[in-house]
This record gives sequence, C-alpha cells and structure tokens, in this order.
Amino acid sequence: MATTTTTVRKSLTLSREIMVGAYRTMLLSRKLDEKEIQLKRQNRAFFQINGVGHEAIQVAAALCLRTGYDWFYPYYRDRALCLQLGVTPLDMLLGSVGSKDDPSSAGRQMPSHWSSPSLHIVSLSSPTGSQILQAVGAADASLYFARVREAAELSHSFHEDEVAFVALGDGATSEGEFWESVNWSSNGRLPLVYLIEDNGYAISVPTDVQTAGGNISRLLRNFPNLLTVECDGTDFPAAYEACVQAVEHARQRRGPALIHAHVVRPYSHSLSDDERLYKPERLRQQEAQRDPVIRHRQYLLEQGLITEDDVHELESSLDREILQAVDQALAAPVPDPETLHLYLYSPSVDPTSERFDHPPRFHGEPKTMVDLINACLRDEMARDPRVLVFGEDVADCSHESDLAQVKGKGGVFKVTHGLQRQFGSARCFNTPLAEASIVGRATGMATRGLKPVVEIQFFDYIWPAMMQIRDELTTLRWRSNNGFSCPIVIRVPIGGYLAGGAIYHSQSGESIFTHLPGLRVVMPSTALDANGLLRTAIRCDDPVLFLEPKHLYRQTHNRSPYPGPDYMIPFGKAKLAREGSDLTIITYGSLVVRSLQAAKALEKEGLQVEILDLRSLQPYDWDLISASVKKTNRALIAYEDHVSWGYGAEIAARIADELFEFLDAPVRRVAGKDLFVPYHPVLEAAVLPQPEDILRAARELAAY
Ligand SMILES: Cc1ncc(C[n+]2csc(CCOP(=O)(O)OP(=O)(O)O)c2C)c(N)n1
Repeated sequence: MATTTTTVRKSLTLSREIMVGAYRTMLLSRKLDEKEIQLKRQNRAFFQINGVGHEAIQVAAALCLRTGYDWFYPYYRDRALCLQLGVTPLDMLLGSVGSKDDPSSAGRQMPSHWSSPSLHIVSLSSPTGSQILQAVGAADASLYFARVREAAELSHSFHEDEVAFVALGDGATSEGEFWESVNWSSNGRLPLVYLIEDNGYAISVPTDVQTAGGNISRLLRNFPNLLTVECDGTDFPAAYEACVQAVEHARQRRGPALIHAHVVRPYSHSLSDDERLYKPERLRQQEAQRDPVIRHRQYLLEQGLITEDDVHELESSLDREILQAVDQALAAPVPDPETLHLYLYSPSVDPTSERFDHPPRFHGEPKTMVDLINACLRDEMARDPRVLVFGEDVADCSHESDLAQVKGKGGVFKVTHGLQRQFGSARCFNTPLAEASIVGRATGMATRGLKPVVEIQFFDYIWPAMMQIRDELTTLRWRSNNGFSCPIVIRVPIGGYLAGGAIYHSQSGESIFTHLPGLRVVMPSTALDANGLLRTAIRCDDPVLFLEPKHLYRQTHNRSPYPGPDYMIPFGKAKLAREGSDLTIITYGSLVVRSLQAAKALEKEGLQVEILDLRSLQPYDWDLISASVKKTNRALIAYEDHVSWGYGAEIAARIADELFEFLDAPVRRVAGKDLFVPYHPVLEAAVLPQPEDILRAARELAAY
C-alpha cells in the first residue's frame, strides 16, 4: 500500500460537549503546571516539567483513543493527555511531592512520569525515545493475540481492535530507536499510533538542526502502510480531526499512523532552562500567538459555545479543585526508606525457591547443550501459548511458503532449529538486524502478558540493546511500584575458546549485567544445567539474561540425557562440581571444565581441590561459597572475562570482608587478560585463562 499523507484542515463538526470538555481539560492541565511550578519554587516539589503549549493535541488524541482499552506510552509533557485519560489532579500532585501514595511510582520517579495499570498507561522512563520500541511490542502483542487464539484466551485485556499509542518530541525522532520502530511497525502493519509533538526545539536545539530538512513527517512518507498526518497541534478542531484519521487507520488494521503536530513551548524546556538564552524574542512573540488554551477559548467564545461568565466559573471551579488536591497531596505520607527493596523482583514468584527445584526424569541418549536448550524451548512453547521466540535468524525460514523445501536454519548455532516448523511463524520468527528492537519489543510484549524468549545472536552485539536493558527492562517493575513488569528471557551465546572468534565473536562481560539491579543473570556450563535453568528462567516472573558459553554448545564432556519437561534448577544454587578439602575454586561457564582439568593434575600432587560451578551469577550461592571456604580456607576465583573490574572482584571482596578470619592465604583471581580476544589461536590462548594458569595459582595458594 502506498503511504498516505494528509495535511489536516478543519472539517469535522464537533459537539459542544467535546469542545467545552476539551477546554476544561486543557485549562486544568495548564493550571496544574502553574501550581506545580509554584510548589517547586517553594521547595515542596523537587522537579517540574511542563506540558504548556501541547494541551490541544494531547486532549484530542486522548478523546480519540480508549482509556483502559488501548495501550499508552506517553511522553513527559503529556499532562493533558493523561488527565483526559483519567489520571486525576490529586494523582499528579502526589507525584509532584513524591508521596508514598503517588500511584505512578510511590515517590520513586520524577513527576510527569505517569503510570496506571487500570488506564493502560505504561510507566514512563526518562530517556527520550526508549518508550517507542515497547509501544511497538504492545502493538505487536495485539496481532499476536489475534493470531494465537489460545494466548488471547489467557489474556484479560485483549480487544480485537485495540491500538497502541506512543508520544514523543521532535528531538526524540533523532534517536535510532525511533527509526527502528518505524521500520518494524510499517513492515509489520502494526496497530500503532505515533504522536510527534513538535514544539520546534529539543531543549535549545531547533528542529532544522535536529532533523534533515526540518520536517520529520516529510521524511517518513515512503514507509509502506504508514499514514502520516500533519496538523497544527495548537488548534483543537484541526488536532482532533488529525487524531480521528490516524486512530481509525490503526484501528482498522491498515497499519501504523503518525500524527505530526506542530505545537509551542512557551514556558521553556523545564524549570532548569531559560529559553530566552537561545530563542529570539521575535519567535517567542510568534509562539505566544499560538497558545492553544487561549486559541480554543477564543474559538469557543466566537462560536457561542461558551460565555465569558462560563469561563470565569470554570476557572474558579478548577482553582478550587486544584487547591483541594494540593492540600491533600501536601498532607500525604512520605515514602518509607524501608520499602526501597520492594518490587525489584517479583513479589510473588521466587525463582530461588523450592518451587523451582524439580528433579530430572532422564531418558534417552546423552545430548549436547544445544540439544537440551532446544528441547526446553520446545517443551515450554508446547506448555504455554504465550511463550514465543524471536531474534536474528532464529526461524527456520522467513518465508513460510518455502519451509517445506528447506531443512531450516534455526539460529546461527541451530539452538532454535525446528521451532518455527513445529509451532508456526507467529511463535518463532526472524527480526530485522536491530538488537534494541529485539529487547524493546519483547519488553512491550511482556508488559502485555506474553513471554518472549529472544536471542541476541552474539554477546558481542548486545550493546545496541543496552539502553533497553539498563533503563527499561530492569527498572520497569521497580519504577512503577509493581504496577508493570516485563519478565522476558534474553538468550545470548557468549565467550571465546573458539579458535578464530577474535575480538567480535569472543567477548565476555557478564559483570556489566550482574551490576544491574532487577536482572537475573545465569550461565550454565553443562547441557543438563542449561535445560533446567532455562526452564526456571521462562517460568519465573523476572527478566533473565541467559548466557550460553558457545564453546560448550557441542562438547561431549558436558552432555546429558533429556531430563523431562518439568526439570528445573532454582536460581542462586551453585553446583558442587568436585569435592575437596585444600582449596576452593569458585568458577562458572567455560572455566569449569578447565578447573576440573587442573584439579586432576593437582590431585597427583596431593592437593584436593573443591570446585563450585556457580551456574547462577545473580543471584549467586553465597552460602555454598561460604561453607566451602570455611572448610578449605583458601579461595581462587576463575573466570573468562577480563580480570580487572570483573565478576571475581565482587566475590573476592565479599570473601575478604566476611570470611577473613577463615583464610590461610590471599584470595586470588585467574581470569582473562585486560585485552581483546585476538584471532590467531596462539594469541587467543595467551589472552584467555588456561588450566595451567589455574594450576599455577592453586599451587601458590596451597603453599602460602
Ligand atoms: C536519551 C536521552 N538523551 C538526552 C536526554 C536529556 N533530555 C531530556 S529532554 C531532552 C530534549 C527532548 O526534546 P524533544 O524530544 O523535542 O521533546 P521536548 O522536550 O521538546 O518536548 C533532552 C535532550 C534524555 N532524557 N534522554
């Protein structure tokens, strides 16, 4: 379908109720901004960002959408939109003062970061643009539920014609994630409505510097299925007509629609900004002429829809309403620091608990790690229609019509082979080469109750998704005070020892992720552990980074028979890989087998080495580490990543702190050099830790 672009002119006749109701919300929004500015100046609020100049388009958009039915990913300026959707002035003011009763975040987030599960307003974060890919995921969920009816039956919120809505500023359209989103949503014909609130500036940077050619909707006109509608967002009737067109396009499943609304920002970016420093007076005067609240009032008066008396009465009644809400908000309880740890993880599903300890029922021949990860994915997809798999190259064949003629790809390591063929293309599919999109979209889908198990093709290429992981995935539950969650699983082949992997196919870096609160991080070293831990990851209710040492994928030493469809290992439980009394090696991933090799050699020298395979890196099994070190009085931490600032530093520090009096030798680390992994096998072997390195360190510690 060719792209459609419309420049909206007023032609709809709107009822008095809509016209006057819209004015009420616009004015309420304006007055709330002014009140919050006052509270900030009095130090009774701690941050303020305003929606002044954006009110008309926001109210229009909210009126065309369905609250508690459609899915909303607003921007921080969307006060009028949220009011129209049903957030109350008191709710907003409780956010301003950061009260415990703030329904968006209980005082954890800045004001104007609204969140309401009942209204389907998904908690905002502060990065400009990172909400967009999640809105794509929410829209994607609509199509998924329509295609996979068994999943829809398990959803309490699915409606056949629902749409997702996302708002952003002109500046945020420069983010790569915006462009990824447009590519995905137009190609997938997603029911997504974009609202670009173009106030001409991103803080001090004007649109012509921000956007090639200075007009974002003009740039978007060649995207298929995407309707772009440009309007004067300060003119309520024109704004309303634009929104009607856009929402209808998405609701009728013709594809995404983008409203490009020209608005103004007369109160500067925020209270920390003074636009007179960079915006000439001439421009400010012009913008003042387009104040949407004044324009709409003028329009209503001219059309005889209200009188001056009505205006005054409305003003007074809103002032009274706001004052009452301010009094209530100022009297509301402050948050209790004791509650800070609440909702970092699911409060109801504990993956470290016995519930996730389910014994194996072995049958069949020994299988590799690849086989048993694949088996677990098949089991879980069969068990629950909400489990789906996507990523780069994970499907057997993108074009389903060719599937019968080919063997199928199923991932560059074949871990997902056969899933598309068995479960269909809705449940296992290829994505564009865009890692932020894979994680962002999965996050949005999980917010809607799906369970995406996505693959990042190589750990080396996870970095484009880092913003989504660090600022969105890990924070959503905590920042919304348990209002929303996104328990996805990200599977990632990791590490070196491949011979030839070089810098960009051998990276480690797990400590960068164990450093993130809100994320579970797992790294199995055997086929059996991979199977049991992946099932726990899928059935638990937290986001999980599932790291698969790709060097171990097809080894014979770590194979296992299939353990059955319910085998699970709780997180935070290490495995005693070898018992000993003279030294504890704390390790995981590819270093487990190397430690075992070293231990065998040391046995001949009379040293009994105990080896703990952590398996689960966050949380980790401190109890077992502690018991073992208390027994052996010596600790060596062996891991593949760079030695400095790595995972071993945390373990070593804790041993030094809590087990000092039990130690008979220093705590030592054996790990990769602080270098990149090079191509030639001789160089690679010199960078990555080898059994001889472990041997040497163990001997030294034993002799200390
Ligand atoms: C990713 C990111 N970079 C920088 C910032 C700091 N910042 C906050 S708002 C803003 C400007 C956003 O401009 P625009 O998207 O046009 O929205 P507007 O504020 O004009 O409504 C910037 C740079 C941020 N929050 N997130």
